[in-house]
Amino acid sequence: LAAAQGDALPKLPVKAKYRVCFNQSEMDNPWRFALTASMEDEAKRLGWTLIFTNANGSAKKQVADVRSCIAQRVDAIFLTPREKKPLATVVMEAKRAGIPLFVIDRGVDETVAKPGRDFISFIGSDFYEEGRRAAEWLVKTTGGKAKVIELQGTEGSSPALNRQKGFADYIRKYPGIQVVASKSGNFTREEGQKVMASLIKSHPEVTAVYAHNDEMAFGAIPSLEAAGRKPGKDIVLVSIDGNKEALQAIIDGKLGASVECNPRFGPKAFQTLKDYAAGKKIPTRLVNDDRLFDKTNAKALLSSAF
Ligand code: GZL
Repeated sequence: LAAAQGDALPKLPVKAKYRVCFNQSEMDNPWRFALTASMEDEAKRLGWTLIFTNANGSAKKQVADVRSCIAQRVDAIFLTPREKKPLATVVMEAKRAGIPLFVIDRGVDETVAKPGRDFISFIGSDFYEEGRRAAEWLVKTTGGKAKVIELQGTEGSSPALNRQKGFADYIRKYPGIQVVASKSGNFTREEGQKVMASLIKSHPEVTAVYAHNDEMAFGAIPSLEAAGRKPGKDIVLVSIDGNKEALQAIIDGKLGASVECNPRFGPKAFQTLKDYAAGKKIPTRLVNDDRLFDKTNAKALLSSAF
């Protein structure tokens, strides 16, 4: 590991067409489908070969998937690490194998694998800022008074860790906002529904829901309604991603706001590879600009949502 940390980043020759790997974490929600479609569409447009692997929600399998890409001696690897820690070692293995690797979407444990030293760059959203913006919106909307149930994303994933921290740090200044329960719904609708069904029983006093993604918010809504609550009327919901269904739910009044987390990485990811091959200096972090969708802009932006 120490040896690998000392070496320079793997080089990448300028070529008309590349053979790259995209190691996806799972294919279990519209956000994942949109990311994969964006990578596949851009590869097709460029005439590159894209080897796609799906870890089906297992960090262990994702490690094996990256290793298989290293063994296939691809030109470069695009990895969205399902969880921060388990994927750090294999990022170092790619470097030792002389294969440039780009971390996209989710982050990796940077105390082990550093951008600019061990992998080329992190390309993705600022999850801490997303959490902070969700909190800022909730404070404004509730006048700084709410009892919140938080539905966390996948445990150990950088979006879940940073969305929780961004939200918690912001509400520290507002003692009237209290998180009464915080539990992982693993970014899925099904688990969001189950977790909300149990939390709403133990916390009937709740007046707001902060979901780390739209899918869990859509799981929570039927559980809240089954408990006699009226989402958008006697309980306010804020989530993250900004998918089509979320914008429609904002227009319908059931969802209060969703912070955008743009899944369309293809063009930026592949352009960054081309820039790197051309010898351009690549920033260690390329952060997406995310908007906040609420009732002031959801209608206008619905058609462009994923
Ligand atoms: C965020 C991404 C998250 C989405 C979820 O960049 O990793 O994973 O917010 C998805 O919808 O499952």
